[in-house]
Amino acid sequence: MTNRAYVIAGSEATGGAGIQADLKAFQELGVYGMGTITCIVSFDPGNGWAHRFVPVDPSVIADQIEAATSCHDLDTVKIGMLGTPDTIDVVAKALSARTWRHVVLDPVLICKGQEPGAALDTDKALTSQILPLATVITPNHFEARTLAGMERIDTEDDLVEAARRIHALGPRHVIAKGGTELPGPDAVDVHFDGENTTVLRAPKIGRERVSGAGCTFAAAITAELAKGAEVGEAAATAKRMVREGISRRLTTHAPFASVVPIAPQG
Ligand code: PXL
Repeated sequence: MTNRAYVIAGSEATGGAGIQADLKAFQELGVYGMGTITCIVSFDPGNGWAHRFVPVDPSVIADQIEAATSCHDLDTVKIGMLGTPDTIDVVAKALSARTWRHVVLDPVLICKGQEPGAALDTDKALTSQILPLATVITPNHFEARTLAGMERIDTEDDLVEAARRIHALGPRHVIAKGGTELPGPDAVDVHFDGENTTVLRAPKIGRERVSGAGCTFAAAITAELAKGAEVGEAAATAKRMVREGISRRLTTHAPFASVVPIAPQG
């Protein structure tokens, strides 16, 4: 396990999403992972599993990044939940201070069950400060609509249009995920690299969204890129991993199941 991958993301205490899911995905795919925690999310079982969110002090985030990047030669990083403009500021500065082969951005604006209003300030700061540094971005349906400035994404063509608009904001590769939101039997993702559009498809497994699926997808892409894969291959492996992880999902006492990150076989 000589390839190393780095993640800067939030902790999600139930283990389903966030940095916990990311590091499991790294391990499953055979890369050595290290992580920096940006915020701590603790669902509240006494209040409808609402999100209790605590940002980590920006100076502590900077310290963690300093420790990880001084200890290891890193060229591949995943960025997960940042959560506040101050966090975005410190992460953008740290990312800009060195050269990365790949910065994979999962542009987490809100988590399952959160109100879209919570996304507003984060969305502006992400777009201006982090998107220009990303080489790969993996927006879900809501994030794609928000970042592309589109009121609706109802069809595969709409998703392609969103990917093109987000590409214009900086990232070389946009992998926009239709998830369960688009009609039809398949979960459809669109990969646009500025020239070519590739559509990834796999049959949907039920209609429920599963916690940690998006985190696992971007983390698996990051791990594969750390191993030297091309973005298209990495995305295909990640999609197989998420599909397997959703089919093996854990039922929990919360109103959502959790993905189980397992490397795809064969
Ligand atoms: O699944 C998105 C996500 C990412 N990161 C953290 C989260 C969540 C959703 O709950 O808590 C830390």
